[in-house]
Amino acid sequence: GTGNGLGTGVATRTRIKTRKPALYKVLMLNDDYTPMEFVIHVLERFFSKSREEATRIMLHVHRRGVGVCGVFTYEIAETKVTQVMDLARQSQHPLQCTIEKE
Ligand code: TYC
Repeated sequence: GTGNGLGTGVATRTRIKTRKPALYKVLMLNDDYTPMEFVIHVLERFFSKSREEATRIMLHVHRRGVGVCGVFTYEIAETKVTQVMDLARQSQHPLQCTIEKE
């Protein structure tokens, strides 16, 4: 607690309240032009996926239109999106990536 009931003691706090950070999904969107191999490469390089898992996620996005690459705190999620979009732009692929709060 923060008092001794008489209001004369030194304020103490033995249990500081904490809060778990909000989490954000990084979503990959399908398009008609980005090569499947490029999407697999992105998932391996920026999301540390195995070739098998990267292929599974890429095919899910290809078939369903959208898929989850990973779940992160805001700053990390934003950094992943920037990295993916920068490489896609450099490579002249229209690949789109976005963030959604969990
Ligand atoms: N649809 C693309 C193709 O047929 C492949 C693709 C998959 C593109 C996932 C984007 O996020 C994506 N070449």
